[in-house]
Amino acid sequence: MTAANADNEALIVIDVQNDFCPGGALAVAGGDEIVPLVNRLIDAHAHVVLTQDWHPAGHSSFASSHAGQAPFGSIDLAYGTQTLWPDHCVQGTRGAEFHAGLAWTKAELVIRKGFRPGIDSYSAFFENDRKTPTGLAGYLRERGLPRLTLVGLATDYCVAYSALDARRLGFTTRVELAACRGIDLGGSLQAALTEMRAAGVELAA
Ligand code: VGL
Ligand code: ZN
Repeated sequence: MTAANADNEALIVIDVQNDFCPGGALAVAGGDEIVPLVNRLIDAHAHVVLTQDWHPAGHSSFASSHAGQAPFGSIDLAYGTQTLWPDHCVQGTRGAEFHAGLAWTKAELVIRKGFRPGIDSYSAFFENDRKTPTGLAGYLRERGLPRLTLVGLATDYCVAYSALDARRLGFTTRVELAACRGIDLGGSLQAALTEMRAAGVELAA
C-alpha cells in the first residue's frame, strides 16, 4: 500500500505498548487485536506520530504509591481527581515497549508522556492538569499537519483525552474506532464516545 492520505494529515498512534495488551500490567481486552489494522493505517499515512506512556517507578498515578489505595480507585491530587492504576509502562521496562508486532519504524516523532512523577498525562497534548503542553500541538502546526486520525489504547482514556484536546486546539480530528480498544471503567467508554461526538470528533466505525 502506498501513502494514500493527504500530505497534511497525521496518524497519531496512542500507547500501543505491551502493558496495555493481554498479559500486560494494565491489559486492555483485545488490545493486541488492533495491531494489524494500525499497521495498515501506518502504511497508508505519509506522517505518523506515536505516543508512549512513560512513567518513572513510583509514579503518582500508581495505586502502589499511595498507602491504603488499590488499583482503579481514585484520589484527589492538586490538579483534580486521579484514577489510580496498577504499576504500568515504567521507563525502560518491557511493559513500556511498543507491541512487538507494531510497525513503528516509520514514525517521525515519539511523544513520551507521564514522565513527571507528580502528574499523569493521558492526552498526547497536555498533562492531566489540561494546561501543561507536551509540545505535540506545536510540532503538528509547524509541520503543517492540521488533520489528525487517532488510533490506539485506550479508547476511553488516552485516545479520548487526546481527541478532545485536538478538537479544543482546532485540529480536524477523527478516531478510527476499529483500531482502538477501551478499558471501560464505570461506564467510561460510553461517556467518552458521547463526549467525543459532542466535541466534533469524527468517530469512524
Ligand atoms: C492509559 C491509564 C493510564 C492509556 C495510560 O493509555 O489509556 N490509561 N495510563
Ligand atoms: Zn499511564
